[in-house]
Amino acid sequence: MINHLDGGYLRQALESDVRTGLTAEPKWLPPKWFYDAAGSELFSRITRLDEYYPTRRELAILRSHAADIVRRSGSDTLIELGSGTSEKTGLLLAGMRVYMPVDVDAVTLRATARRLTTRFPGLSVRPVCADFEHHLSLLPPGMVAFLGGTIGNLDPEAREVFLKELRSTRKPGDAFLLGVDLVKDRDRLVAAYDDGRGVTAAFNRNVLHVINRELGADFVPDDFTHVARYDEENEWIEMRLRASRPMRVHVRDLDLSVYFIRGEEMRTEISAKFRREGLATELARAGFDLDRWYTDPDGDFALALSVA
Ligand code: AVJ
Repeated sequence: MINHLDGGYLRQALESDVRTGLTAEPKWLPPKWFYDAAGSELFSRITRLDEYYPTRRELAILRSHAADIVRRSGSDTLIELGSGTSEKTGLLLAGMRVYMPVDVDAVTLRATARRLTTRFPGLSVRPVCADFEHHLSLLPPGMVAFLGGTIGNLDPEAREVFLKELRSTRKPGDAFLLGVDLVKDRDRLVAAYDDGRGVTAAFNRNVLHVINRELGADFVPDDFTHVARYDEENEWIEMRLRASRPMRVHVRDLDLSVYFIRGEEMRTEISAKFRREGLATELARAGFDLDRWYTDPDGDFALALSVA
């Protein structure tokens, strides 16, 4: 496995993100740090909740259109950014010769590589441990897939940078498959991020457990309430953690003390929702032509196939 995250890279990034976010006004934390083993497990539970439709919808789209997507891509190499457990990817792998899953989590990558090698004996699986926001330049030619709607975690400026950087690594004609959640009824959006069982709330608080463990902080996660809001103007979901009492939090490894007033809200994630026109414009600005737009019958989610 190729690993670009050696030498304390992740640790450095966590330290810098936490310092930046906790000293900002208002405070915020990047969603990247939800995904330790416990957070990945919680996210996997989220994908099975009734309220959380994106994963099921994307899977349905892939079931109907994977063959068409692979044929149109004209490629025998699939590079998947933020591959996670690669659950949905199997549908795109029939007929592929090379699969390169790219993820920050080395443990999941290794397990995935082993599983897929057994399932697709003719496939060469080449896992790369990297941060898709920072290590794009090393990607080989082939179709790039970025599924699940994860691009929605980037704000519009970060998205523009990401898309342009990705485009700069592509040759004309290379395919790019992007999964995006679509704008819809507010109540369904909010429910998807505030489920009745509190799984998303636990997922949200998990970032505090991660910071406690990795940086020796003393957050009391249970003293933060989960908040999910839909911002109509920006068309994105915001997850926040609201301090239910005034508190002082000390982050030992950063030698940093931060104070929360009662009711203070800290943003932990944005999850942008898209429309076809808007996404086509963003893609075009980065140098990608939107070629095919696949949605589920209810129009909840889309896979955008574009060409460099
Ligand atoms: C994994 C980023 C696609 O934004 O819907 C799920 C993460 N956050 N519930 C999303 C998430 C809260 C998810 N992505």
